[in-house]
Amino acid sequence: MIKLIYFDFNFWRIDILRLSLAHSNIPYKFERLVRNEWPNNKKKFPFGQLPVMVLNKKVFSHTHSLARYCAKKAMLYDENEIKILVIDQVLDWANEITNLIAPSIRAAMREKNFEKSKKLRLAFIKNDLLIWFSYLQSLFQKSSINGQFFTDKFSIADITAWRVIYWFTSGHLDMIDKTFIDKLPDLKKFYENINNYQPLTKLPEFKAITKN
Ligand SMILES: N[C@@H](CCC(=O)N[C@@H](CS)C(=O)NCC(=O)O)C(=O)O
Repeated sequence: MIKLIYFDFNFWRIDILRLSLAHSNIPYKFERLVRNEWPNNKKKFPFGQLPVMVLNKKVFSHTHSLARYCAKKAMLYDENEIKILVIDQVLDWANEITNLIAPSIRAAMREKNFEKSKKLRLAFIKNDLLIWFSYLQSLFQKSSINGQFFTDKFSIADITAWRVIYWFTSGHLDMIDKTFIDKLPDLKKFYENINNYQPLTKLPEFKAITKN
């Protein structure tokens, strides 16, 4: 059986794997590691990072690789190579925007340097926030014919885009005014559609992510 390991908080990197497997009723085990105990555990993992997936006692890393594996199992990837390129770009976009906001998160969480974090967050908002979400909207506009899903068929691209938009509009990120999404009406509409897409919203995993 597939086993997933992540920290004791929800984050898109693990949530997209869980949502994909759950969507297609693929059983998996899930283990959470307490964040405070991470320094003692980090060296046990092949790239010193989470999430990882364990299959037959072998440990695999990196969100995009794991996402592709889980999505294929869940029939939420694609056979068409152009559609695969669209899905992969959404996964890479999620990594990129995460890497752009990460320094401001790290400054607060690890370094406890809140002044530095504030400066970095303001720079991210000024230079990256809207631009990177507008890149995602453009990809959606170019790729989606039905205006509902990135590849016109529900896939891990939709789960990933939804999960990252949820993160940025949930009000949990300091100084990010969640109404920024109003400036991107097609992306907002996509997000609202997925927020009401019953095969996803009925899942306990979805409910747990969105409960606060
Ligand atoms: N390249 C990795 C990045 C994963 C990553 O940055 N994980 C973070 C948590 S979201 C982590 O493990 N941080 C702890 C550390 O780096 O020590 C991936 O694609 O999954």
